[in-house]
Amino acid sequence: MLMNPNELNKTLSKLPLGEIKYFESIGSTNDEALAWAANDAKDLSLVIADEQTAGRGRLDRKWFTPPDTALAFSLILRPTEDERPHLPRIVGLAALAVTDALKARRLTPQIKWPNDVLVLGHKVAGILVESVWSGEDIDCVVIGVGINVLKGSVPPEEVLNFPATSLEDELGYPPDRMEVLFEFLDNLITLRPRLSTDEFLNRWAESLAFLGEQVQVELGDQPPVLGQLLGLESDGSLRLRDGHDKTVAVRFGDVRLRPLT
Ligand code: BT5
Repeated sequence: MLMNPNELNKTLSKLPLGEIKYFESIGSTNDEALAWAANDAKDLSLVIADEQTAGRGRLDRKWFTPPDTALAFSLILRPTEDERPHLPRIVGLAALAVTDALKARRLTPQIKWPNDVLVLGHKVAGILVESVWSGEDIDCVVIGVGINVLKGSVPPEEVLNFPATSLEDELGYPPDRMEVLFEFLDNLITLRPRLSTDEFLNRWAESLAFLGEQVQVELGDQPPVLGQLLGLESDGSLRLRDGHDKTVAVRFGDVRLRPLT
């Protein structure tokens, strides 16, 4: 069933959001949100679409959002002065808001650093954080989130670089998209004031997939880093112990994490 914009507004009116823009079909909610953020969007404004025809992952990767089955939205944050030093943690904020919504449904989600949410080793959600700059400073952050809610949202295996699933597949019943969206936003708004704390960082680190295991981090055209996954640095970089027993930090970038088999 298509999303109902009246129901959407009614459900979300309980949250302290900015404005909401709903599209039955759009290229990418992140593109729309970036343009809006560069203009006059208020903090916590939301762009949401029933379908995306040009959804984006990192680099040139595609994110599939067929109609009627998925959640695809972009939330605009105007960071406060206190939040500015911690902007690399925003991807963790979004990932924890997803995992908390899934845990409330008794699933056991994990975060595949930096931006995927897995259930039993299958990707159920992806996050794409992008920024609008004003000179040297970040003016706005756009948090793009795609969640496979119903079975029909899972793309065919041949277009995937990692196994995927949906909430319906994992739960055994079709959850309500509006409820999952509400829970995500509510969780994010609740967690946001703790962004700078060690408690936040620890929660994020404890939610990581492959913790303590040997992993391979692919770094695009540089040689991959192999090591034991230890946790996170304060800026959200991944901390590994390499083959020479040295601790190394891997920053964000074109990073793909895989278990070593
Ligand atoms: C991501 O990129 O996982 C970030 C995805 C962010 C999507 C949201 S939807 C709302 C907003 N608007 C946008 O245009 N984007 C954001 P990455 O880690 O690069 O993963 C991309 C890879 O995931 C692709 O190359 C596929 O292999 C796989 N993939 C694509 N669609 C998928 C889906 N629906 N479920 C699971 N995996 C998928």
